[in-house]
Amino acid sequence: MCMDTENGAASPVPESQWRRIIHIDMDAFFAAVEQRDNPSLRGLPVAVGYDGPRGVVSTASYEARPYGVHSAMPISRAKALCPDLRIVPCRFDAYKEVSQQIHAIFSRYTDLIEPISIDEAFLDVTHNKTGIPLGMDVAKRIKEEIFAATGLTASAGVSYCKFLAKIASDFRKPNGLTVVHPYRALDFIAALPIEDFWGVGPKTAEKMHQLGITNGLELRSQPVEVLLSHFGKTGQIYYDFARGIDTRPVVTERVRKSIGCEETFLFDLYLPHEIEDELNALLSDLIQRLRRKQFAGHTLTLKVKYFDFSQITRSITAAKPLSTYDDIKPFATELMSHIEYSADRPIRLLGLCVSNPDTSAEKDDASTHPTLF
Ligand code: TTP
Ligand code: MG
Repeated sequence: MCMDTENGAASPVPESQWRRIIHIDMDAFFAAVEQRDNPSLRGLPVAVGYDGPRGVVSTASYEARPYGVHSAMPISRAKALCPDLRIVPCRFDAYKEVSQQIHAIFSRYTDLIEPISIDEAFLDVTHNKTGIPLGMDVAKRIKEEIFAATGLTASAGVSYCKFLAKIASDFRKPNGLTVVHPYRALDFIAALPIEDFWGVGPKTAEKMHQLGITNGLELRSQPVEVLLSHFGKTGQIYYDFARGIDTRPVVTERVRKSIGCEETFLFDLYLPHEIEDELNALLSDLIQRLRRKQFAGHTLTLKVKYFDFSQITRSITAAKPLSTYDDIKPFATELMSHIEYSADRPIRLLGLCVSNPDTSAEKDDASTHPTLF
């Protein structure tokens, strides 16, 4: 831990290494655009998504959230939870336009912009174009400019590292602005529920709870060996995050790490020839995408979602990078052969993804046989 202190509080990194990082995330993005463009939806619970038997919620307005409606939930379930829910179809062009507008605003402040998704980005404003010294003031200005240009609110988090900026942007949503100063970071992390840590999903959270870790302070008390033994390499990341250490830079060009596609079927499938046909169709789609993006990776992952929304993934890692039909077909078939299904347990969705473009790990392995895990 660094010795820079203020009123006895220590900063996790020396002052010379403090960066000013902003994480911006639009509030209830798709739903907010719909409410903006259709005033009769304002103030009402709104879900964006396809209103059909297979539809899923892309997002829900803040009025719908207290009912428990959230992203990725089947529309039918959302309607059951909130009978007055207004469901509107996606209009991607409208969302894309706003996304471009907010990026144009970001670039007035810095060129160090890392887009994370259509409504979310990291900005490094340590040396920004306006010369405004405080990250908080830059974030305020950006939020104001976004609202003036789009009529929509964004939430912002400001800190010296990405991990804390990201958590901070979520802290007072919607229309929030939260700053985590380096001297406050360790206290802030200590009080943070483990579920709020970046990269901790429901399964990891459950595992953490089993280890008696429910917040940042308890995470910090764990020796690195314990975290490594339970979470593999990610254990080191949790260990560092608990201490406020995250040196990852804001990177403008994201290196593509995977390409994949998936298909939800109109009817759940259990007949082998139907599943084979769908797998082939998915494979053709994947090959086209790989070709278009000139991408190859060592790992092929098959995702299977069953009728009851339970989901499994199976991966295979090959010594040779996978990019062509001939490369991938045998592995896709191999992965599928391990999947169980039946009329009682039909399949709702299949997905295929190629990842792991970094060759070094596999080269060290020098394995000519694919490993299934
Ligand atoms: P998010 O930023 O995760 O969610 P949000 O902007 O709707 O709400 P919040 O205020 O909590 O940030 O995602 C941005 C958009 O991406 C969201 O409006 C719709 C889309 N999306 C999906 O289509 N499916 C998903 O499962 C998620 C999480 C998001
Ligand atoms: Mg958002």
